[in-house]
Amino acid sequence: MNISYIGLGSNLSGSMSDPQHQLNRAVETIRQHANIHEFKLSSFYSTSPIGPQDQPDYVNAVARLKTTLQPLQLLDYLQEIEDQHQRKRELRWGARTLDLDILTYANFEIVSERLTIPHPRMGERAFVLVPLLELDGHFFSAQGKSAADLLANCADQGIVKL
Ligand code: A4P
Ligand code: MG
Repeated sequence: MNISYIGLGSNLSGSMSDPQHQLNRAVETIRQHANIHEFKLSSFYSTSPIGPQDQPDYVNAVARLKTTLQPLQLLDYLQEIEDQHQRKRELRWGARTLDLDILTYANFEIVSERLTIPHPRMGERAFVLVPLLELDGHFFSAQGKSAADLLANCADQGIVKL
């Protein structure tokens, strides 16, 4: 069984619901997998967009889970859920109904066409670090840096707990 942290984000309403509901529905689906256990979810946060600014604020959260799925199997499952939420992949860093990123998987370091773990930008993003610290106040990155120190080095990114 391996511990994985997942980043969740949404800043568009889909055909059925608003960003907060999209995340809630995604969480319900993730938890249903027979090989995903001990699922823990952070609070939801309203966050200003990083990247293109002409898009709505995001709702972000982080989840911690234990799984026997291998990293690519976990990615397949998360992408299946994104597709169920009519996720369109148009503009990099553009608005989206649902984004599910694997932040870490055990202490694996993977660089492949489909998957980079740890997520290369997680250490500079308050919308990841704030909810991550809520789940594990002593989280350390693969490079041995504490999430608290990384967050202290982030510019103010407009994060508000919902
Ligand atoms: N991929 C590679 N590594 C991973 C991983 N660790 N987890 C590949 C998930 N997928 C991974 O992803 C493109 C491809 O990345 C996938 O096909 C997968 O094989 P995508 O979700 O279609 O594209 P993306 O999310 O637009 O790209 P990217 O570069 O992952 O974006 P980021 O860095 O995640 O940024 N601002 C706020 N406030 N909140 C946000 O959540 N998110 C982004 C997206 C930008 N600004 C934001 C937020
Ligand atoms: Mg993504």
